[in-house]
This record gives sequence, structure tokens and C-alpha cells, in this order.
Amino acid sequence: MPRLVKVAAAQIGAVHRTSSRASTIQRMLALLDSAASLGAQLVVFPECAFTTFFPRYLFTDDAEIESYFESDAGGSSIAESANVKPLFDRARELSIDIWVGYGERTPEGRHFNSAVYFCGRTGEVVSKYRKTHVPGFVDPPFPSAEVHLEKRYFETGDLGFKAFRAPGIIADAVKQSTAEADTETDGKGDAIIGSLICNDRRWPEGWRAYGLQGVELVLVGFNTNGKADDIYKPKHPISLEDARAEALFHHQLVMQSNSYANSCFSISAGRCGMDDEKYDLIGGSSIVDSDGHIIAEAKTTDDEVVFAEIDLEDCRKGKKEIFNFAVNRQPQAYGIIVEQKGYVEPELLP
Ligand code: CDT
Repeated sequence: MPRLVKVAAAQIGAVHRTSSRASTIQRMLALLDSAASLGAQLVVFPECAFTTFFPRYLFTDDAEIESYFESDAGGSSIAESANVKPLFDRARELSIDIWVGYGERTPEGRHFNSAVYFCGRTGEVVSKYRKTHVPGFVDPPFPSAEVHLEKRYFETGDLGFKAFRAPGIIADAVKQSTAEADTETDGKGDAIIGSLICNDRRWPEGWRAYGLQGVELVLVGFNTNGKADDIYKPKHPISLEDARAEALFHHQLVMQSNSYANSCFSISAGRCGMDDEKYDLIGGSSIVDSDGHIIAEAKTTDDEVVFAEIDLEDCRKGKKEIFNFAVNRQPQAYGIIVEQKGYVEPELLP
């Protein structure tokens, strides 16, 4: 039985430090409407989608830092937070699910780089994820205009990699109440989804944790520098064009290889363009199939909807054959992966 879903990545172009939240939300509403006109049932927005990518700045004013974060209203749902409510309200009107990244301030005043999956039909936040692999620094390692201070502003996510089911986006999904006794239900229930945020996508550990929960669709929001004048500057000087191409190559590489190795589709949505006319972020928002092929990709580094109809049934082939985990994984050989953090070289030869 086909398991068809119409999905979209809503890529967002430059958002400056001076851009108002309201103007960014208007752009997001336009993207959502445009995805809706294509028939999208699920729209994925980028990491920290409502603001410029603020961890590039060293702030000294607490009020300014807090202005980049959203609180879950009453500790319950970001969908009720006044700043961003219009996006969730429109998703409800359109009955479209959205996944969106944001800076989260908890009721206790903790800060995470988070994303929620919001069901447009029920108006509920079905899942929240907090970025696990928070990159960059607490303090600038050198006095550069472009540093990456995510570790200064965000704690390490504490929710793990918990896959969830998106209610209703697959027609005729088997539920607990409708499942027949002693009948195989794998690949027949509501869509199984996992979330990753930007740097997370470079780490196969998170993907595999989702793979082990039968994930069918991994959603990723990102802000990735194209310009190579920070700590990650290559050894040899390269042009802006080459630096961008390299960053894009690595983005595509990890989206494609991890989708393939976990027999799942993936959608990545980026913030891109030249923030403040000088901070370059790559585009390349894409939809990748469960064989690792890019089936739709952004053509611009501006606001753009990337759309595809996908059949989650396609995941079954890889899950049953080449990546049949139950048959072929060898967990007894993988202990080092969770027991050890940094690498340890073999002893030197005599
Ligand atoms: N936002 C984010 O996670 N960006 C990282 C840059 C890492 S380099 C400091 C990325 O993986 O693209």
C-alpha cells in the first residue's frame, strides 16, 4: 500500500539583525501559503527560523540576548507565544503540519536550540526536540567579526533522539485500536518522524538512534556558513565560491548518506543568503529519498519552497534488505561508540 505524503522545505533567505520578528513571520506565512497551494501536508522551516542567526554575535546586554528566544506560553506550547502565534494559527487554518526551529527559553530560564512539530489538524505540539550537538564556543577564540558562539547561548539538548508519529498525514494508517491481532503492523502506522538541528545532521549517531525506531522521515533545520573566514577556515585560502561549494557538498553528503543508511526520507530547510549583507549562509534545502537521492532541491539562496510528493512505503525495501537491522547489525561490536567520547589512537609501533 502506498504511504503518500506531500512535503515541503520552506527555505528562508537573508534575515538581518535589524529585521523585525513581524516581517520575518510575514515571509514565513507567504512560504506556508505557497506550500499549501502546492498541496503540502507538512512544511519544514529552518533552525532558529524567526530571527537572524544570532549566535554569531557576542552580546553583552541580557535583554538583547533574551529578545532572540521564545517562551512556551505558560510552559505548555510555543504555538501560543504572542510573537510567533500567527504562524501556528495559519498552519491550523490550513490544516498543515509544520516543523520549526527556535531559541527556546524554558519557564526556569534555561536556553535551548529547539524545534517543534505542530499538527495543523489538532493544533497540538506533537514533539519537541532540543539540539544535541551544539557547535562553536562559549567565548570567542579570537577577535573576529564572525565567530560561532552557540555554546554560549544554548545548553546541550536533553531530550535525546525520540522518534514520534505524525498523526493523520498518511491515509488509512493502522492505529492501536484498528490493528488486527497477530498481524504485522511495521510500516503501516502513522508516519514515523525524527528531528535534527543543523550540526546534528553531521553526526551519524543521531540518525542511527532514529533508524533504530524505524524512522521514515528525518526533518532538519540549518544555518550553515558559506564563508570560510572563521575557525573552520581551510588550511589553504580558497575563494568564497569554493568555500560555499564545499559547505554545500558536506551538507548534501550527510543528508544523502544518512538517509540511505537508515532507509528514510529526509527534508532539510536552511536559512541562507547574506545576513547583514556580510554573513554568508548556504542554501541547498532539499528533499532526499530513502535510497539517498536528492529528489528536490532549492535553486536560490532566498525565500523558496522546495516541494515533493513522497511515498514512505519506499523505506521498506532498505529496511527489509540491505539495512535489515534485526538481521545484520552487530551491537556486540559497537560498544566503543557509546563507551568512548574522543578518539584514542592504537599504541605506537615499537
Ligand atoms: N548552526 C549550526 O549548527 N551550524 C553548524 C556550523 C558548525 S561550524 C561552527 C553546521 O553544522 O552547519
